[in-house]
Amino acid sequence: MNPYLEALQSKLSLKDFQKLSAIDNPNVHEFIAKESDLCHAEKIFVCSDSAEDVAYVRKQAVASGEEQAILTLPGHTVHFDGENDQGRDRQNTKYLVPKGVTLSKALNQMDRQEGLTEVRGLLRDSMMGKTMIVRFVSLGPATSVFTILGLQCTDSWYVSHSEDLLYRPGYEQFVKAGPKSDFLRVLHSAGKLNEDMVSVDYDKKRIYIDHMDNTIYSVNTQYAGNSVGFKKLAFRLAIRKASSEGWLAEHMLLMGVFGPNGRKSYFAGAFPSACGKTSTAMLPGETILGDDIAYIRDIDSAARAVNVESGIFGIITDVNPKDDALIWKVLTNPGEIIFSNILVKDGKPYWLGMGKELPKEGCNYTGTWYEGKKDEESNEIPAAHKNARYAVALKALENVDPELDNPNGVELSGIMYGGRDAKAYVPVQQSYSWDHGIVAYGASLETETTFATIGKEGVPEINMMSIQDFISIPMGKNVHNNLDFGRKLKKQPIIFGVNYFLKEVGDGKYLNSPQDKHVWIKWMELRVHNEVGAIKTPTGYVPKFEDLRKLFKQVLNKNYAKEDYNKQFTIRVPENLAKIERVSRFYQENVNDTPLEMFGILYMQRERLLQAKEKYGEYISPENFEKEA
Ligand code: SPV
Ligand code: MN
Repeated sequence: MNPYLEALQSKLSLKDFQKLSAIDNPNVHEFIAKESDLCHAEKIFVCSDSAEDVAYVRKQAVASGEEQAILTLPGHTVHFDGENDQGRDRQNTKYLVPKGVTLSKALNQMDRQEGLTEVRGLLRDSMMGKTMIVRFVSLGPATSVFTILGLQCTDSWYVSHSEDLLYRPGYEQFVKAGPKSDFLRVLHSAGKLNEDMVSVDYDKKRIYIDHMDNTIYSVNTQYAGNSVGFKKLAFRLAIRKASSEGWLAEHMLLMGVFGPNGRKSYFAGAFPSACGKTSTAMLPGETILGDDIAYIRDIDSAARAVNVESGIFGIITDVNPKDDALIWKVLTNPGEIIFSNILVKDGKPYWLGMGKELPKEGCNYTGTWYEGKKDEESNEIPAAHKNARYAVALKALENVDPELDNPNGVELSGIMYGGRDAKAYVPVQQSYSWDHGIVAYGASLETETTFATIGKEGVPEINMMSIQDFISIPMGKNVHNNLDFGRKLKKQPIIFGVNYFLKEVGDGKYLNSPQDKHVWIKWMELRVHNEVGAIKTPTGYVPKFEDLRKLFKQVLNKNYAKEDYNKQFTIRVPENLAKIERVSRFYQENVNDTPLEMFGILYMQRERLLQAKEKYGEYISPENFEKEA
């Protein structure tokens, strides 16, 4: 017996001891032994993913009080995070870098030794009197070229329960993998809890990423984006691994889109948080593979992708029967769902934008809530938090794609990038080439900040390929990796830029309704098969009115007006020039390894815009470009 297993014996039941002994990897035992010792866990529970163990986790989530079984529909529970723990915490999420190493200036980093001392100090004795739960997961389908194994130790039954809904089981794979297998490690403690089982030491919240040891530390937080290690924390380690191995780890949805005669084409789509990623992935009539994280590899010279996860931790705000029919059905029927930070009244869940009136009182993340309740700064507390969410397994959705667990993934026909851009980019456009798409739509992706992270809303900022919050390698290297990846492919996916948030010039009104995205997707599907034409503009190829008119009728049964088309697809020269200026300046000032091609491609885009301006003025209807062709 190795010394770590021996040290663990006293904290484990015989059954759990046997579960750990079956894993022939001393590194697994070492991590659990050292961290349970640091955290001073009273007991250790090892989850083997058996039906019995999984049911036990679910039961404990409620018995511990971290989740409440106060909702009427069977399988529904609710979890509340603290008032100061309602989103990912950018400020307190840091990379630990050894002396002499720096990531791009824009990334939050600190000295590794200092960080380790601090965070391990905060974790010391954090599990006194508590049980440490040990979880094994498989990121990506089991035993495939994509698979990354993960091990998390946590003292939160809620976190552990969430992992059952969101990830593929990994215990059996650890057993089979043998002593040399590599895996990533997460240590999490919710820290001190109050009587409502909510983390109280939010000023000591820390989320540190130690890529030298493939380890993530998270303490004094419960919000799943900070605590479910396999979500955005493991993602940061995966980006590094991908970079060194020549594949891509992306913040992307994966979906199947139907074309004529039942043809199905697969798309990936990168959107920052709260920019329509999940609702795109769930469009009715299409299929979903994933809504958040994808691994993409070059297999036989095609880009093939898998969903890293097997469930959805989705924003519930604005989910209503009209815009999100599929998930609405799931959320209003029996089945295993964890709601978080919603309003509960008489056993029913409520959230903002659900399309009906909310009760005037109930129970939410601030405890008993009533209309007009104020927080410490005298701001009115909403009925439910804007970042309220649901966790559910993908298999609960009726349109889950049959290829979800294909070990070879699905072949991508298209990739889209979309941010929250009120001013510049048209609703949908196709890039001239892989390089142009990566630079002009991916690396130049800008978005206005939202409620999904703590801090001010509505500030426009760069969100490179929608992974700004997660990027763990120098930013220029990431642009380079993306360019390189596509250049080597014989079958390149086509890159599109989308923008669901374009507003009327000088007026605050959105130019599109949320359903319109379905038309854009159908247009992209036709474009990847070369079945519709397009108009060449200075920023990319845009749809022709006639094609959209047909699609609006087919997909939404709407009459699409030429006037709307002209507004939506007008090329706005000043806004686009300003965007190029901001993007170039950001990379010049913050990123010292930007590939030179990037500036070249942006320069050319600027030139095209200036030339068009000379000919047609500042706001150019697509018709002008159509006539040129
Ligand atoms: C996001 O914010 O991008 C999410 C949810 O998908 S979180 O788990 O918070 O990252
Ligand atoms: Mn996300």
